Amino acid sequence: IFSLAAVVLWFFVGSCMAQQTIGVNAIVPKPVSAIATGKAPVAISTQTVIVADGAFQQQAVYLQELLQKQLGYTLKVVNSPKQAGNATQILLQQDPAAAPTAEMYVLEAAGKKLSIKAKDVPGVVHGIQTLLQLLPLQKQKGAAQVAAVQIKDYPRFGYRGMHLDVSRHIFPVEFIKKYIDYLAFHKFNTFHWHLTDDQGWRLEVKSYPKLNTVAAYRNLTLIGHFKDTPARYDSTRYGGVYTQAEVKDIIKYAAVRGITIIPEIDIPGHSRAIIAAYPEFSTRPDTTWQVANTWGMYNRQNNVLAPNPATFKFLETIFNEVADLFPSEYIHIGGDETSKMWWKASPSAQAFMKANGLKDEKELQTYFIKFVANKLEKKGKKIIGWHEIMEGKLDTTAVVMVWAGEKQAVEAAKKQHRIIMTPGKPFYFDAYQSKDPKDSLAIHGYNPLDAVYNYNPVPAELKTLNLEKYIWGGQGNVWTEYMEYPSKVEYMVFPRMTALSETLWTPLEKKDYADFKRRLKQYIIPRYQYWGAGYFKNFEQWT
Ligand code: TNX
Repeated sequence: IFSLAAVVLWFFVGSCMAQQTIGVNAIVPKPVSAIATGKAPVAISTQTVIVADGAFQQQAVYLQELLQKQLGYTLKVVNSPKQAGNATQILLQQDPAAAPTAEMYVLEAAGKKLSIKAKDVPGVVHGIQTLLQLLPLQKQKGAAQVAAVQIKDYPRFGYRGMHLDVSRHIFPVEFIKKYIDYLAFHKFNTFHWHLTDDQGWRLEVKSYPKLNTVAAYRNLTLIGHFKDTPARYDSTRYGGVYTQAEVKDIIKYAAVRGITIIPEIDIPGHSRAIIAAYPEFSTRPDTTWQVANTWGMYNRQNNVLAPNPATFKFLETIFNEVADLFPSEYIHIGGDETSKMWWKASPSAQAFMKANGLKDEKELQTYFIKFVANKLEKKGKKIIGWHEIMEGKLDTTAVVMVWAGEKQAVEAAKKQHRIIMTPGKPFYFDAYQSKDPKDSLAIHGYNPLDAVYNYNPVPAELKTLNLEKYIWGGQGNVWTEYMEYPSKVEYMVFPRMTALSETLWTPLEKKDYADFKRRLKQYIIPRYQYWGAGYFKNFEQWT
């Protein structure tokens, strides 16, 4: 009788414990290898101690904050296992032998120990995100159980980015930090910060102060049309810059979370805001230009820098200042959609081309790109540019960000450039997620969740040509013409950004859209709600 009771009790307790733990089938993006070992779960309680190697001290504090929010209690952080005594431990260990590649992590949980081993900060941060997903999302009265697991995980692509355009609309520093938190949760490693465009310059600079006071503001005479947010056509002055102190703070914030920030200063086109502040950098310095307040390519109005000594001095000075501010190895120099007509119509631009042996406007564009690339190289930086930068001959260290499609990717690979895939279809998250005519205003047609999930960033032709190694990774772009507020950004990026995270992280053969949607609904949507983030709710109806 007793042994029967014991068996019954064992089953009962066992099944309760099984219900309490979440397990490896919850994780997004799906890991390379994740096994439930069936050993005793780890009980995380107020008594649990976070132990961190010197290298991961800041991540220990980051984890402490995350657990404080999620579980409701503050764990002690120490820097050696000895100080933990016989308490249950969460160990953050620098261990290149266990996790030899850049972003790999190994997470093992059983009994009184949960360890995350990594070689470097991004790896340990990824392990932390996985841990969050193994824990309940509610504040706990008692201990929270983590199932006994063994996870070994690393990304499919080395570059996994999200972009945000803060020119068309500017967002508060708190939202930029929130956005970085969203990126970290999804195991992205790069935030591409689109800081300048025709409609506003957003980076405080010391060397050319009119960028802060003139280029940063526009009159809201025509802002576009919002169906769900109040339209503002009232000539208010709109804009601002992120101060250098704010930028430094944001860079630090991102670094703790394993995120590199790559700033973009978009030249020689998309430069209308610069020209409004300094007309002498344009082909028509005699004109009073204004910061753009409509959208589009701007052929009608001058947004192209002129090749003159003042402009080149400006470019050198500004990019030096940017290089000093941002620690990233890469600086994005834009290069997209440069309208050639202004150079064609300008006698001085034509004279410059002739004097420098440039046979057409494409070569002039390349001259600009190379000029900046050379200055940045002196600062130890390399460039990324939109795919138009490869119209002329460039150094192969330049990384090409492809916004069109496979054709441009093949061209870039043949020219031996590393490539970041960000094709409008399906990686532009400013496009519609539904065909509902009442959906919030967007552009570029229909770009639903399953298209993002099922897109393979390695074009078939590159495989055939055996050039797939040139694909460095991919990125979601968030152009904000029609995103006036943070809530609209969240609505446009969720859940597509979650799908993208799996597209860029998970081995191709492990991807499964139906299973992704199961995890999304069961575990990630509650996470959006926990964050208080807006998201597109009708994705099932439209995929
Ligand atoms: C094109 S693609 C742009 C942006 C716009 C976007 C709208 C590219 C590099 N430039 O200036 O905001 O389309 O989707």
